[in-house]
Amino acid sequence: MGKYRFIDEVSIIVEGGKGGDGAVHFRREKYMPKGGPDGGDGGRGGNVYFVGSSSLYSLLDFKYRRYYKAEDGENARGDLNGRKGEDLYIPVPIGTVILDEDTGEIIGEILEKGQEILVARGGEGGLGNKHFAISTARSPSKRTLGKPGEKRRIRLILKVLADVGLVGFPNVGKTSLLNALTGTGAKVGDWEFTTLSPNLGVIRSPYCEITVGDIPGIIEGASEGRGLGLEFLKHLDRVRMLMFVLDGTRDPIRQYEVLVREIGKFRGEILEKPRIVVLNKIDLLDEIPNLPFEFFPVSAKIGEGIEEIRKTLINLLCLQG
Ligand SMILES: Nc1nc2c(ncn2[C@@H]2O[C@H](COP(=O)(O)OP(=O)(O)O)[C@@H](O)[C@H]2O)c(=O)[nH]1
Ligand SMILES: [Mg+2]
Repeated sequence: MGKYRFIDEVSIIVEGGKGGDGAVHFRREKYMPKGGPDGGDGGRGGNVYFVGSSSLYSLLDFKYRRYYKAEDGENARGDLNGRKGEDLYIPVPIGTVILDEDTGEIIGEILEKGQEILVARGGEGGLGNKHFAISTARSPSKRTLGKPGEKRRIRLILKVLADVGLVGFPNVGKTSLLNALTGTGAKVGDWEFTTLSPNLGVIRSPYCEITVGDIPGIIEGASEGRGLGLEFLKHLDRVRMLMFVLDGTRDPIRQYEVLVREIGKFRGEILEKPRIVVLNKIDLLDEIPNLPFEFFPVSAKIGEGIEEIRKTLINLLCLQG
């Protein structure tokens, strides 16, 4: 499906820090060359957590780094306890499901910013010899070593919002097109900014099902946060391909350019996803214009050109894998 592969699943290894070792040490007192045992305890190893981040939208970073370990606890030194190892917080995008790769168990799902899920515990610190001062052994030199941290293979899955995301300015006919393609029955002409959640529909074919998301309209300046622009734009990170919807009656070349610019400014990576361009409202045009990019001329209103898009999507997403 083109050069871009959506990174929505990765496998990594996480490991808690090792506990520090306990120490052997004897109390030093002025008139007693060798006092009782007072060796300190090792610090416990750091834990590993995943934490929800609202500025990440893909699992791409994990493609380059596969191993994450929290800090080890410090060994005790003499009668001083070792310091605890720092916990490690690994940021992941909202919508990330965390599984244990070996058991298949779902450990949890990150649903909001700041949410933390513990995935690997640090090891316990070892005990110093002060814990082993029993009466039968007046000068015990027994202590224990720190335990290793928990090590787990983790699979992260970023739940995809939709296979195809409809992108365009308000009123170009995105919702109408969604209805024409999928028969969803979403409300046409709905005020764009009242809801942040896209309408979803499904194209069913004998080969597979394709989900289509009607993403609320982008406006110029969206990448700078105008008109809730960023909230809308980030949905695009969770679709496999884009469908630009242009209004044929309103300077489509400029619409196309602004869409590319706003998306590119938001996150250039999204533009590497495969996309098709739809010129809508051709029922209002005298003739189909010549545009400097490939496009599908359609009318969502009278249903013209819809079948061609459906076939193309099935071909791209179901048959070519
Ligand atoms: N003539 C015509 N009007 C359309 C077509 N598609 C949508 N519209 C109208 O354009 C307006 C906006 O449509 P809507 O689907 O809500 O656009 P959205 O804001 O991009 O979701 C509505 O009044 C629709 O009836 C089309 O192909 N031809
Ligand atoms: Mg709409």
